[in-house]
Amino acid sequence: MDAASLIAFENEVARRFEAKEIAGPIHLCSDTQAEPLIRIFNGIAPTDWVFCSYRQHFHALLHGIPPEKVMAEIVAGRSMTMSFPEHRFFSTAIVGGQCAIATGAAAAIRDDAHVWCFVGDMGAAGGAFHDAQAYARGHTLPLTFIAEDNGYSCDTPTNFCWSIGPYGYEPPSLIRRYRYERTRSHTGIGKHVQF
Ligand SMILES: Cc1ncc(C[n+]2csc(CCOP(=O)(O)OP(=O)(O)O)c2C)c(N)n1
Ligand SMILES: [Mg+2]
Repeated sequence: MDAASLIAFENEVARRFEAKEIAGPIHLCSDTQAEPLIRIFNGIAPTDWVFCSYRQHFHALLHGIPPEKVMAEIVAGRSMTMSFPEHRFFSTAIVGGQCAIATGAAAAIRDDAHVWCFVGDMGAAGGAFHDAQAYARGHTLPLTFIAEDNGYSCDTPTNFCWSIGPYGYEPPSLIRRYRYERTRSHTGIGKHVQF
């Protein structure tokens, strides 16, 4: 799926949210995530395992899940936790919760599949991430963490939380990170109640 199609999908989710057709919270991907994620998913095989946060509509589409299946989950109110075991795709609403599960999956793999664990920049500053990356590194697991760094934890600058300078926090042993400027509100569509 190309960037324009990803962005159009997310615009349609926003439209349906505003029309009250979506029975739950949504966390939209920013337009600026499309190109970096396309590049990253070019290196991810359909048989690889993908673990995500709640901000994962682009990831699901790029892992080959049909758009109508992704939209159906969103409309049903399961945007934050949509999982498709048949596509080896899982997500969670618990910040950092995907890290230990991805690590367990990587430890259990017996074929040549790889595990990819996407985690927000605040998630990548937390204890769950640190435990998981230390274990994965120590056991040389087939697991790559990707920090999705928009500089914010909800609407608080992540570095402010840790009292450090812009992009000053460097999670240990991160294999990859991409940075992007947000073009969306943390949750919802930037109207009504926000946090
Ligand atoms: C364990 C846990 N603590 C707190 C929250 C509340 N919470 C939801 S999103 C969020 C910020 C996460 O920021 P980041 O990891 O950078 O991801 P982003 O939303 O920026 O993509 C927090 C603290 C949560 N969902 N889970
Ligand atoms: Mg963030």
